[in-house]
Amino acid sequence: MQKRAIAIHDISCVGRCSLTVALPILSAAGLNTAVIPTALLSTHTGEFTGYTHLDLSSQLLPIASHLSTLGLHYDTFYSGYLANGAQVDDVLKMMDLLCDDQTHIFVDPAFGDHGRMYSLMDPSMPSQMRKLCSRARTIVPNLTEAAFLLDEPYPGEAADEKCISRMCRGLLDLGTENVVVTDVHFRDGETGVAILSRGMDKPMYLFRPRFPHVFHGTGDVFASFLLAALMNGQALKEAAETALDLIQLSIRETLADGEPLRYGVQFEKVLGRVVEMHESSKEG
Ligand code: PXL
Repeated sequence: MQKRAIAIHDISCVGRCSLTVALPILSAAGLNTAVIPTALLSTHTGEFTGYTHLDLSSQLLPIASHLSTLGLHYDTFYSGYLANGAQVDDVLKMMDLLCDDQTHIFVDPAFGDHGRMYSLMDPSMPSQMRKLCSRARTIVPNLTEAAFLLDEPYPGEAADEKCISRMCRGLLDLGTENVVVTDVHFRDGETGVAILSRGMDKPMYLFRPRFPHVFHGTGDVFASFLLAALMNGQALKEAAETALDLIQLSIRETLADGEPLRYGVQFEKVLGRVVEMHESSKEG
C-alpha cells in the first residue's frame, strides 16, 4: 500500500523552499503527499525584499477538520515554516485531528538561521515551537533554531563537541525521540549533522565538505530528503547519510549552473535518485 504524508509549510512562490520542495521530494519518494499551506508568500524572506505575505491561519483548522472526516491514515505529519507562533496551537490541534499512533510526526522548526530568527517571525515562536517538538518523533533544527529552542545564546563558532552534545540532550529532553541538528561543524571546510536518539549516550556526527556560500532553503531540502529516506525504510543514520549526499549533489549542480543562490538549490536534478531510492526500497 502506498504511504501517505501530510506536509504543513508555507508556499513561497519563488525561491525553492517549504512546500515547493517538500511536495516534489516526497512524491518522488513514492509518498502520496497532501499539503496544508500555512502562509502564501511571493518569495522566501531571505535575500529578497518587497515580498507579499498572506497568513493562512484562518484556514488551518477548517481544512484539517474536513480532512479528518475522510478517515485517511497519514504515515507522516511533516511541519515546517509557520506564519506566527500562535499557529503552533493550531498545528497541535491538527495533529489531534489527523495523526494516529503510527504517524511519524516530523518537525522542522524552520524559524531562523545564522544566529537570527527569520524576518517575519514573532518573539513567541521559539517557546511555541518547543510544544511542537515535544509532540514530534523526529526534529530537525539547525544550530540557530536549536539555541533558540533551548533559550540559550547562539554558539556559532564556539560550538564544540561538548556544546553540541549538551544541546542535543536538551532537545531530546523536550520529549522527542530523535534529534538531528544541522549546520554543525568542528573544523573549517566541513558541515554536517549531529544525531541523538533516545537510548544513545552521545550524539553521532556525519560530515560533508562545506561550500563557502549561503544556500537558501537547504534546511527544507535536507529535511525533505531525510524524511523521504526514512519513509522508504532507511534507519535514521542511513537516511541522514542519504540526505547529506543528495544535498551535496544538489549544491554541486547549483554551483555548476551559476543560478543566483537566492533561488535555492537545484534539487530537481537529483529527483531521479530519489525515485531510484524508492524503487530499490520496494525490492529490499
Ligand atoms: O527555508 C525556510 C523558509 C521557509 N519559508 C519562508 C522563508 C524561509 C527562510 O527564509 O522565508 C517564507
